[in-house]
Amino acid sequence: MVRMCRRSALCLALFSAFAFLATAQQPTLLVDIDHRAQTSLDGPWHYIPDPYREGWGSNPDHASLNGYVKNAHYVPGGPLLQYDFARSPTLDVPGDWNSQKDSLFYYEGLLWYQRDFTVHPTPHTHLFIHFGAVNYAAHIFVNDLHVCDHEGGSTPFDCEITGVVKDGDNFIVAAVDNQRTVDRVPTIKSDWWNYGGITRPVSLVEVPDTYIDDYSLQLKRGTSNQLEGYVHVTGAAAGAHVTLSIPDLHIEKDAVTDTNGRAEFSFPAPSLELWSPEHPRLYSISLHAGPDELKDDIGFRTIEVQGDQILLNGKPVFLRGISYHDEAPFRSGRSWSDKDAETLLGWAHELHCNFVRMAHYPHTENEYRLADKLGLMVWSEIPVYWGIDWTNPPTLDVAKHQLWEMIRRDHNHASVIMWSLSNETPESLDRNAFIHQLAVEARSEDPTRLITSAIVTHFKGTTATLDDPLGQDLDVLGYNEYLGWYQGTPSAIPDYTWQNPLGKPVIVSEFGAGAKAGLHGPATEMFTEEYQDNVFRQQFLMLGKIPFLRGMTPWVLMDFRSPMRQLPGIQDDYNRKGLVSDKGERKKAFFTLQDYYAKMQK
Ligand code: GCB
Repeated sequence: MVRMCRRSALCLALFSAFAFLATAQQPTLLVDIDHRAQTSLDGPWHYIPDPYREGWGSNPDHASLNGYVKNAHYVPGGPLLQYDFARSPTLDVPGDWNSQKDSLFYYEGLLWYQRDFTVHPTPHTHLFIHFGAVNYAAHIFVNDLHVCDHEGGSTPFDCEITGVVKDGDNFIVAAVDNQRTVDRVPTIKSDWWNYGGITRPVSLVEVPDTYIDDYSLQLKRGTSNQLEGYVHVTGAAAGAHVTLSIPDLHIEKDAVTDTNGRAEFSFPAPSLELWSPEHPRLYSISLHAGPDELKDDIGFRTIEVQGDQILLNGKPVFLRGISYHDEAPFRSGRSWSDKDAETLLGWAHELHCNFVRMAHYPHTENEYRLADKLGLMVWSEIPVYWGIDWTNPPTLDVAKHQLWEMIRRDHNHASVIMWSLSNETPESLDRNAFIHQLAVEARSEDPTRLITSAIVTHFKGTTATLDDPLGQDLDVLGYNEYLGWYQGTPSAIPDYTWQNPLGKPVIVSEFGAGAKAGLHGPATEMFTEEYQDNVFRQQFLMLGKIPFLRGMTPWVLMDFRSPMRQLPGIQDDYNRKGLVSDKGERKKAFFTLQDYYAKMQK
């Protein structure tokens, strides 16, 4: 599939049809980007909102852009052009546009970004612009040339600009489009804010002419002291040498690339200390391939299922989790900084979690890095959410591509123990077929991790039978339920019982209730902290009786913005099911969950 194509006339000409094409070749996506030397392109970028899509000009296939791209530096007195980037206001990158400008709060559509940059390219190198994430579609131009496109709002991409840039001053234009459409992933309706823009950092990355674009190093399945993996070197001839060293283990290994540039490793590591929440041991590793070197800090652990148990490093584990959105504490908007990650995961740590569900799309990579360090296991998800366009091949393509990008970016994080393929998808044969293909893709990309999904729990009377056919494709069954909030009263929750015909491990991947921080009243009054707290207490009575329960990720760590939540004075555009408010106030249920998890640890 081609979801990001690089500069070429053919690529541009095929732009409007590219969703229907399939190729075996994935675009370059550099792993471990934060360990590479980068020149930041963060900071103020000029912007022009374009609700009528004027900048595309008259040609619908974008091939002759006569709008905001050509002559991005409009000079007054020159030909009539009714825009001027240099005199246009700026938005901070990284950052969504909605939370930066009141006028863009509800804006969805096309918006043009522009900035200048200076570069002095070195001979025999490749130069990329790395985008951490752009929501949702991005069309990138450098010095008036179309260099790449990307679809999918929460995964990274690298645009190659070797040969396009001049020594000295250059400029970049990014057309960013967050229009919700039926065929996109996510689709037109989701319970979170459709934050638009260049939401994660942007940088220039220069690599040698042969370079490591991907590597993997993990414990061999079924062992605790045998490491295996590969290094992929773009541009390397067969037989090129690759070395891998892990100084703390006194390991130095050599391998040679095959005709595809791939060098495989497999060797014993007898004194390896395994990564776990109690002992999140990371090892510094370094890889050398010709002129290229890459360093990383990674951990090693096994994760598997046995019957209805989840085994971490061969021992049963209970996942004391919390779900959360990638939304910035205190200031709202998309989270992207280290400080945001520290606050969010700091709260999870304070709750005595050993697990987090990063809902409902891949979060910033710094959260995965921090989870590695803190010893938090991670559920990582793609935004196949509610009613996707199941029978539309381009929709499947883009879902698969987001899955591929998520796995590619994060497959060396020991913290990630499961990939989630979907959330609360309505049961149908088309849905089953679509997610089955995602499961096949995930297993072939990463055979070492577990596959899960969050499924809607349907109760018949007071019994939940966990028999959604989707479960057949999964290793771990996630089930969401809102007893005491959308269904039934809190006091009835303990009467519900669960059956698990597939016999797989089960996580209750959502439960919760809304509460406005500081609103107090009787436990029967919705939106009070007491009501929410009572739902949690009653849930624990029920959950404690499910013999095959292997974890939970209550909904949700922090209040988050959602246009679906309009109750004045209470919601005001926020889903209030957070245990912490968007201003960082801890609600009663925060302490109840903290206490519950603390007791579980003993
Ligand atoms: C759900 C969804 C989640 C919503 C939540 C709610 O089932 O998975 O995205 O935000 O319910 O608050 O209703």
